[in-house]
Amino acid sequence: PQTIFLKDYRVPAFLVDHVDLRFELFEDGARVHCTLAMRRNPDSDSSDKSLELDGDSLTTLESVSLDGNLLEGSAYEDRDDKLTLHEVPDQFNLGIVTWIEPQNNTRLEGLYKSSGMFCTQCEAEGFRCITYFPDRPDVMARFRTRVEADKTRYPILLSNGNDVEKGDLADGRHFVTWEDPFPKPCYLFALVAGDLLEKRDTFKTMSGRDIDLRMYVEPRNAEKCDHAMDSLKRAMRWDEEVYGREYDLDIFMIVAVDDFNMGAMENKGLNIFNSSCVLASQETATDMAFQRIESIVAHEYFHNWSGNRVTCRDWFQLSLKEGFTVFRDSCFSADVGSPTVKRIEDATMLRTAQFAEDAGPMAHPVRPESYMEITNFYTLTIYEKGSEVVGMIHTLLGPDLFRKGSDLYFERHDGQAVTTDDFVRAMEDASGRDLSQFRLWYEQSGTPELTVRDEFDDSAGIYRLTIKQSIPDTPGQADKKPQHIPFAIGLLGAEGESLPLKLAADDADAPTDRVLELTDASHTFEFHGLSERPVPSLLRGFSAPVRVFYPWTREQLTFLMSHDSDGFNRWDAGQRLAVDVINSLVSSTDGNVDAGLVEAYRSLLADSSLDQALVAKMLQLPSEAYLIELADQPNVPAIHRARERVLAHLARSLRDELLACYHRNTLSGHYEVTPEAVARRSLRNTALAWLLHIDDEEGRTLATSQFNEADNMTDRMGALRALVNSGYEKEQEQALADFYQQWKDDPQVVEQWFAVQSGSTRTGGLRKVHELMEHPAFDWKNPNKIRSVIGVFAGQNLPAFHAEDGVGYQFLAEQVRKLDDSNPQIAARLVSPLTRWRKFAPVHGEQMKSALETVRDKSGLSRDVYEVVHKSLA
Ligand code: BAL
Ligand code: ZN
Repeated sequence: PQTIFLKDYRVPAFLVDHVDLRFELFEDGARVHCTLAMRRNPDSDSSDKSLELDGDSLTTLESVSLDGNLLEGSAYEDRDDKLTLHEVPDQFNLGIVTWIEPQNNTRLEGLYKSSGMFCTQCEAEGFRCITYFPDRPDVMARFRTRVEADKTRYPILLSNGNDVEKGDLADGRHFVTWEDPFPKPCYLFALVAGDLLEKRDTFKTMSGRDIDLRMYVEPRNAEKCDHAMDSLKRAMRWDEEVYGREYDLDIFMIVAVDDFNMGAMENKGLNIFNSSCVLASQETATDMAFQRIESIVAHEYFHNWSGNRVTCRDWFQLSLKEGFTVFRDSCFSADVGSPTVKRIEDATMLRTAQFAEDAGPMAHPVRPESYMEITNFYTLTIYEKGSEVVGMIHTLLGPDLFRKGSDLYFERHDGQAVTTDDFVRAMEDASGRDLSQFRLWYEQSGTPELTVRDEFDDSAGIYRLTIKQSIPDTPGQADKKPQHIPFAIGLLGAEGESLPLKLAADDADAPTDRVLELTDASHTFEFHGLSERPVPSLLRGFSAPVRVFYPWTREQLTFLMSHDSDGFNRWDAGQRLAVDVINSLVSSTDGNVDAGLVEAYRSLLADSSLDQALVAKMLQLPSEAYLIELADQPNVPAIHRARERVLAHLARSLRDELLACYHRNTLSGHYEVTPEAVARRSLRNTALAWLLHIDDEEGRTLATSQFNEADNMTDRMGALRALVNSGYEKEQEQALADFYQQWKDDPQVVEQWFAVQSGSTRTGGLRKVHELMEHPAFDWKNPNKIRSVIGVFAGQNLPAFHAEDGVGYQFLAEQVRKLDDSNPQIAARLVSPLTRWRKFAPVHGEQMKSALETVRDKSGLSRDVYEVVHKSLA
């Protein structure tokens, strides 16, 4: 496959002003009539008379016409992925008719069928699977779309914009025509046809316009729409209040689809969602799912401005819309929930998974320089690190100047396809700040490492903090330059009080929080007026996506855990302490679990005056994935055993406190997803999980009755998970059977049932995974099922995946080979755990490498998997 480089970007030679589409949908295929009003781009210096359009997997090209005249075959060349017209005028109408087979489209890119309905996914390059087109985001056009289909099977016909015409046709067919007044790139095109139930609501915008909100779902999901609809209205209001952005069309539609590669898609006016990211009821979705749905609904809605009105010039700029939009949805979730908890969740994801990506063979900058297959670049780096980069601009500018910057960005670039550099320039122009060094965050890959050392000058009362930064080499990048890093800190006195941070002796109004700006390889800061050596609180609020190394003692960490005024750092101190304790047991099987850790957890459990949402997070031990990420040449089974020992010791030592916590947090009254209620359910379920971890009899009774009596999925799943991870086989089998029996007709719940088994380190070995794949509910065509069984096994059941004999690796390789034929996008994602083979101890690493080679040697490997595997083995 060919590599595409940012440096080769050229403006398009031709532009499309208008696209007229007519879809004739049938059971054995679809005919697509496409008419493009095209003209030569005045900004292009190309004088080439020929025109090249992209295509992919189009079954038949039926005809090509120019200005209404059918062209002879000699006037164009039709290859697999390109249609070339040898000579075109400067302005013309191009007519193309193609025949495609959505019913056989298992890649789920372009137009395909899911549970009997037609739907589309065009980002990044799916539109070319529908018709020949200049499929690149900087070609923006107005679309008019007529959809024709059988009226009984497909009573609902949708596309982008407003419906302008509808009517009946011969043979029981009908049509609806949609017109989208806003120019858009073709990746935002969408079409849906199906027998769907419509849920309606309205929203009054800040200027007083009434927007029609519509959700379309399969009739069996009628009761699962309220949460998404409420989330949408909250997001619409929030974007008006925080960014001054108002919705622009008259209708906003959301459709739920079961077979979907991504989580959701922000098509203009017609968002399409993976069912698991939009449908929820208290009986079927956990608190976590409720929160995830709220943030994804908001994310897709926010794209209407950050993505649709202002889009990307080319796919190297993907983070322009994704990083900014993730930042926007994170702030939204923080505002409607608990800001500290949201920050903890974001940082956990980043430190566990994005840092791993940044240290692996697929490491790439937030603005990559090259790719083979763009769908491989919908990554944590583009999304989550991209969001952190925008967040750092927010920190450096402050909220008011940041808002001025975003206003300028939207005003300056409305209707345009632009670059990350345009975004940064708007921020600079609005604030007067120079962000030239800051731009390195977009250009350099790898996670910066900060080494912090301190000394206290007793006689002068000066505390010196020296911070050195370096960035590890990554594929294609060595000898990196220092980056501009906002480093938020505080200092604590002996009683836990926040000390003023005086950068000069006469600094009278020194604050107790400061953002230090690091720009050089090394900086020393002096803090004056201190009577004793303080305890530093570093990188408060995780102010930059970096690793911090400082020689914390366990005493300092315990102290920060109970005194730091920064909630994030309190949590972080607890994590660092737990990591230290677990790691000390990885190599020594007879060491004791530090009594300090037990006491720290005891006080957390006992103190109900603390923010319970934070306590719920603090009680979660660092995950195995995070411990592995922190280790060099990790021995996964040993890490697993050490973590299990600590958990068992904590559970035994704190049994009474856990039972008290369980009972104290039993809620009465109706189910609500408020931060307080979520925290209480989380605490209660953590207590239950810990008790079952040591096979506590009272815990067993509580778990079975909670499982049977729960009125919501969080508690039912909490009890099921605890049982599945316990030694109580009889209860566990009974609960799993009952659960399936009750929910077998609900795919979103069955996915959870698969995942809880596949992810269990007690029961979910490879044999169990094979068994689940034989289950009638498992479906190779459904990405969610693949993720919930195979993805969860390889990504979460780490001791089983990294089993000594390497069978876990070979298993994954086989599944990737198989899936590559039907859905390369998902196959390329699934292979990812194998790509880090160099990190693992020699034997495991070699086994992983050999599994990757098995994938590499498959004939007819897709471009998607080829890129990941070859880069990993390079
Ligand atoms: N644009 C792809 C899905 C999303 O990030 O919203
Ligand atoms: Zn997005």
